[in-house]
Amino acid sequence: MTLFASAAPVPMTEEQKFFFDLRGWILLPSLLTPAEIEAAKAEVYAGAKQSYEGVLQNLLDHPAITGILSEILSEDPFVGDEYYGFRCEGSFTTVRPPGWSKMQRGDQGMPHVVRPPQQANAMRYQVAGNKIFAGLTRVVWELEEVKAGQGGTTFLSGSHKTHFNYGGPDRWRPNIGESPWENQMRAMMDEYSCPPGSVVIFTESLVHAANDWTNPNNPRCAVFNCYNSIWAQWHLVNLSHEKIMAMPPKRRTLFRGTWALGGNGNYVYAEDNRAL
Ligand SMILES: O=C(O)CCC(=O)C(=O)O
Ligand SMILES: [Fe+2]
Repeated sequence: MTLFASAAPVPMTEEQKFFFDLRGWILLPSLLTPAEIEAAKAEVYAGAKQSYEGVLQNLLDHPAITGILSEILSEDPFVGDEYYGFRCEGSFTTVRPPGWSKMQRGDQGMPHVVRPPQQANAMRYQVAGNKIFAGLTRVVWELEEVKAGQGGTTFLSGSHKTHFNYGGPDRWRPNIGESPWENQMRAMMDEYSCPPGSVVIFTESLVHAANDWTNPNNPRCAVFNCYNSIWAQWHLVNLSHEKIMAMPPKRRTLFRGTWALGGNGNYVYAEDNRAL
């Protein structure tokens, strides 16, 4: 059985660019076949904590997302057939049975961002020269059905471009806690419904939150993968050379070092060219 397409990257469409820029997130429904969903779910339910191994590693560079990630995290001269123009710098899985409470999370479901708005930094969302650069970008694979209002990730659409801070006491705080408008912001957060095998892509500059899983019919079973520019890094990756070498060569380049100039350029993964 062949699991997961390894076709050429699917280019980001004008429609996807428009809505990603407008809202800060897009939903790509039903990317995986039923067999692919079952295989991926089986590994997560068996305890896989990340998507670096097994069939789950095919999610890292599924062709339905690599075209989009090249568009929003790279530039044409840095995108090639043998290497990716962006990096993967984090992965975790989550299983949330019916009744799972967001209070189990360290942030207790507080709507948050990578950095607060309107402050220049390497992780921020920007558009210049008719081109999106999405800083830190999250790709969420939903392996079970998600019903709006029953526990998917929620988003304050447009907040990735806001020019003013959230009104709280600390302009550096990367969440909306203690804002006088906290309840209003929570009330207007957007939800999605999707079948299993769908993907949500969002910029971490967008206010977003984890929620109680109240869907009685199935758990949430999701894989959260995080991507960045080959010139910038937010997370420690903590992935061993051995695990990376078990991947196909092009996939390994997702884990190469974070730099651009020198030698013959930064195109090839090696043990001494590994993001730490
Ligand atoms: O668990 C969730 O629904 C939200 C996860 C989250 O905050 C993130 O991916 O950055
Ligand atoms: Fe988050």
